[in-house]
Amino acid sequence: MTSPAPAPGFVRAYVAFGANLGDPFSAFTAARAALAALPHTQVVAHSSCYRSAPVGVPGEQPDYLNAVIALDTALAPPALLDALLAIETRGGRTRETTLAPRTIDLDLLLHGDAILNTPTLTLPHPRLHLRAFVLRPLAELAPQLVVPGIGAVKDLLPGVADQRIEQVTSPAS
Ligand code: PH2
Ligand code: MG
Ligand code: MG
Repeated sequence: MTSPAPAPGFVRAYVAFGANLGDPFSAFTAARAALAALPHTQVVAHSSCYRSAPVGVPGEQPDYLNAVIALDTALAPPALLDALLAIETRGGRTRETTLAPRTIDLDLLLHGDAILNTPTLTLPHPRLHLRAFVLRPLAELAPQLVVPGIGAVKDLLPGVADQRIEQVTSPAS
């Protein structure tokens, strides 16, 4: 990614967007605006959008729209996680059953080089290196980025090459 390094006191965080219910494109636009409005946070880049086959869900589901958003933030991981959950709730996210189709999902992938294992948050996201719908958009923004303990994003792509995913918007649209 070409964005300059974060200012002192800020870290670069990456958030995965996913949706397969309602109007996912509008949800993505609204999510970017909501992230940009967070205190001590700037949106520095976002990937293009991808249509992807559902991974690891029970039964049939519509394809997902996926993308990744890069933030520079002074919020600590728990505060950023709370903010993501609040944006999901405002976006009509319900949680009756796990892995159900959703209007919006915002997952914190990385928060600088933080490594964290708490009951509510694991960083890096524990499955990010296994999912084309995360790696493809992330590689657009930061191919050289090293996922702590795992490796460079661009080197992880071949391992998910069998997952169906298609770019559906042009970069930065
Ligand atoms: N999210 C999931 C489960 N499976 N599959 C795709 N393609 N995209 C997602 O965003 C996604 C998924 C759980 O959050
Ligand atoms: Mg998710
Ligand atoms: Mg989630």
